[in-house]
Amino acid sequence: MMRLLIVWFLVVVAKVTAVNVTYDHRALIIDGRPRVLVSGSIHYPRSTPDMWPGLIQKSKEGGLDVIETYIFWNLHEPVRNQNLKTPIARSFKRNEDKYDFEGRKDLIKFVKLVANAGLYVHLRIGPYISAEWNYGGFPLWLHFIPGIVFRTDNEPFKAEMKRFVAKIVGMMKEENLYASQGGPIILSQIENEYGNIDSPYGPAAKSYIKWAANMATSLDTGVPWVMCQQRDAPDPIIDTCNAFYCDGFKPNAENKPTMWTENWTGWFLLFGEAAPYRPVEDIAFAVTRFYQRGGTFQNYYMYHGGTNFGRTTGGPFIATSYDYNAPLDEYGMANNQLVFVYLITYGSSDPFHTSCNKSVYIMQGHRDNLNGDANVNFNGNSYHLPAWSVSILSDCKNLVFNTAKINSMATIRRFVATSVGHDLSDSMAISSKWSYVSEPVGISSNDAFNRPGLVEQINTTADQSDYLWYSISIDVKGAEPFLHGGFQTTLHVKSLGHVLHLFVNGQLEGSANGNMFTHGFTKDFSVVLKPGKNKLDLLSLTVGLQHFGAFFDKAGAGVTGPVKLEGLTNGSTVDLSSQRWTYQIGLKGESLGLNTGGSSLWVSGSPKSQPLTWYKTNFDAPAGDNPIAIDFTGMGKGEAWVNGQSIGRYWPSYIAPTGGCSVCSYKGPYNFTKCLKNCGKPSQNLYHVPRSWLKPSANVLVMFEEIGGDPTQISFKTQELESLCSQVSESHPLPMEAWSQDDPTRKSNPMAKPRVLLECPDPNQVISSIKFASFGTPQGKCGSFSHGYCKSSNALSITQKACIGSRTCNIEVSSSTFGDPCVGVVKSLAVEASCA
Ligand SMILES: *[C@@H]1O[C@H](CO)[C@@H](O)[C@H](O)[C@H]1NC(C)=O
Ligand SMILES: *[C@@H]1O[C@H](CO)[C@@H](O)[C@H](O)[C@H]1NC(C)=O
Ligand SMILES: *[C@@H]1O[C@H](CO)[C@@H](O)[C@H](O)[C@H]1NC(C)=O
Ligand SMILES: *[C@@H]1O[C@H](CO)[C@@H](O)[C@H](O)[C@H]1NC(C)=O
Ligand SMILES: *[C@@H]1O[C@H](CO)[C@@H](O)[C@H](O)[C@H]1NC(C)=O
Ligand SMILES: CC(=O)N[C@H]1CO[C@H](CO)[C@@H](O)[C@@H]1O
Repeated sequence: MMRLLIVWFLVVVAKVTAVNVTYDHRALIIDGRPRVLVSGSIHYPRSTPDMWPGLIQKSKEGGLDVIETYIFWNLHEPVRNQNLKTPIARSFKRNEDKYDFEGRKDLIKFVKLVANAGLYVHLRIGPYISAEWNYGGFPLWLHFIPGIVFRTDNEPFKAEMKRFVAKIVGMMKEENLYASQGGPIILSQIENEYGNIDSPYGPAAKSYIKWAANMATSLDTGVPWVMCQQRDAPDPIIDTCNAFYCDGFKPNAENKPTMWTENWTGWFLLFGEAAPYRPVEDIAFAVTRFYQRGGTFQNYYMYHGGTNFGRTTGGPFIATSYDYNAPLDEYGMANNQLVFVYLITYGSSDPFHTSCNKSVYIMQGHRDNLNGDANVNFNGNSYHLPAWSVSILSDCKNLVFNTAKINSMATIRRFVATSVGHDLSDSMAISSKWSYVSEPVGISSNDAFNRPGLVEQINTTADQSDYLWYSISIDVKGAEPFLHGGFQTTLHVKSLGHVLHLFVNGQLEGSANGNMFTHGFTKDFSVVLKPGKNKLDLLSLTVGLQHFGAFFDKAGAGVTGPVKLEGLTNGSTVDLSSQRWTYQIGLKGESLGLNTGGSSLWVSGSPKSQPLTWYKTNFDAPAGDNPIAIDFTGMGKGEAWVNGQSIGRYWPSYIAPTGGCSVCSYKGPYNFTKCLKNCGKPSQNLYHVPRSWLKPSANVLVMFEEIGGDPTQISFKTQELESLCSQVSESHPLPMEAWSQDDPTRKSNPMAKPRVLLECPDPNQVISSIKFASFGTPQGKCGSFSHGYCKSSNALSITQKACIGSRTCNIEVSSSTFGDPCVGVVKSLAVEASCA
């Protein structure tokens, strides 16, 4: 009886919690209610499972309703049971279909954690995902299926795409994860931004999209499907917008809601480039206008960007950090963009009516005249309205917020050097005890093979390694005068990319690389040859396979030629392109598994500036809980592993151009070259080491260095909170707490007096000092506040008294607290504090 009751109870619970998700022209409708939803992207493999609960919780606190993720096909199905053969060298010896959903790939766990936090999920299956991810998410074996053409009306491709999409949908159904089953998934996406690149595919593009839509809907998930950037998305698929601004966007049918599935809180970092960021005021402006004009779903891409561990970056040349200037930084810590989501949630409480008999009224500043700040009279009051901004009034009277004057709590976090290990008291170096193995130059493997002519790299390596050796010997007649200076012989090399290191007779002669937009390069290396036999070894490498564009899979890589010796004294040019070359896929160290630290080949010492060297050391985990990074300053280029797990490619020697970092105004249309930082500096010198990969001691760090570096210079850094700031104007009645339609406990009283709220993020810390406090007309931003022409004399002492020694403090921003230093002027309180 008891057992029966329990079973009955479970069945009823499952039925009761099933949720009906549909849509109309205004919004997604969840159980009969149209919903305004704020979404944010978190990609599960770009962090570690122990970080997921914190990321999800912080997203919820930031006001998100939905978490969006792509599905990463090439992580989940790295191998396939087919006797596939690359045209050049390898055949894939695979025994069984093998899916991988372990660890960082544990999609089900991720979706369940989001559900536990009470948030919804948007599952962007693709399976083409772009995402700055290797090969756009496609497994490399797909490339070797006879007759396949990606992303078009091609039977072999459609069969594989359908199989994988059905696999994912089936897994979700089995776990009851669709809303229709009582789970968190309210939306799924099929394909991805295909409309941006479909014209080269001709009429087949249209039939492919029809097929994809039918295939998806036939899987019967019970929740709507979307296609982004797809004007011809067939019914019932909703077409959605991805861009920096979507306020002009309308879907392709009257009965579909206006949804913004991606626009960009920042932009991704490239090796060799400065770091892009997007001013918060501009994001707030874009998002508010979108809701104002009828948008009801928008997704911050990214809410947490994270890290491209291993060799997962696309591009080529996407950096290992995928911070994306997102509200949660690469390490999962909140930065200063977080708070404005609250405000947006408030502002969008009733997006369907902005007339004055409703609670919200929206005013917009000049878009065209960027110097045209305005004073607007409305409903008997006057409002200052800066250009490129939007103001929201509650009750047609009270200014709730203006996107250009975001009242927010901001933090400054900084990486500080930390010493590890007891034997290093006077040094910040990771270790004084290194060992190394020299990687042989050129061919060292029994699997090496000969071919006439130059081979394409991806067809050859099948991306099993970044590295491919091209080796050849040439005979030089002894009498050549070019041996003795004065005469410059050059090796002319044309490569499809991405990076090349040239070795002549075992010595590194030079390197060359392309960039994300022109992957390939042509380079004339000066070479010095000797009489008799000379060995030329070209180490060609990929830095992430291309992830976007029509026919991106056909771009190719490697030294496809021509390769010529020029400037010989007898006046001739020797074209080596069609001669017989010897090839080796990957490094000897890779085949020996040196990345795990194993093998008996390690020799004590740490030779500096020696190319092609494996380095190893042991270290203790830095103390505390703060996020950890390795500062690779001093190294050249390579890949690093901690306890056998790849933390990614490192390349601190690649310096961003010096220009382009001038002051950037939030006013005017944003694009990814407008606002840059770190010009003239390494694009990336800090690399995330997840805490969960470390033991307290005896951790193993291995690096493979390609061009030469000094491992004794690298150091651990931990991320510390340097400052906590808040600035609130007395004219802003909205306190910091979130307001949400669904959770009345989060609702604040809009008429409450404005207050500055400070809280140390670490519950074990208290506010230890007030670095700055000013009530009046303070200027600047967190880290660089200064007093304005008007200031009260007691702001610092009042703030110190209210805050020091407590984790949280909360001060009313008004003349009744501080006195009135300038009657008739709207004043604000700015505070910068530190925690300890
Ligand atoms: C789901 O909602 C739609 C529209 O709100 C309604 O027409 C439909 O009958 C509902 N379906 C179920 C199974 O409740
Ligand atoms: C006020 O609200 C009602 C019902 O919500 C609506 O019909 C009317 O058009 C609104 N008035 C104005 C001026 O927008
Ligand atoms: C010129 O010299 C190179 C290098 O010694 C040799 O390979 C080539 O055959 C010579 N060409 C002629 C035309 O003699
Ligand atoms: C790879 O090999 C196939 C088959 O020979 C060929 O069609 C394709 O063009 C090659 N890819 C590249 C990028 O060269
Ligand atoms: C990006 O913005 C900058 C600054 O407004 C402008 O000079 C540049 O032309 C823009 N680039 C593109 C591609 O629109
Ligand atoms: C990749 C992409 O779709 N970028 C778009 C982002 O939005 C801007 C402005 O609308 C477009 O110009 C870009 O093409």
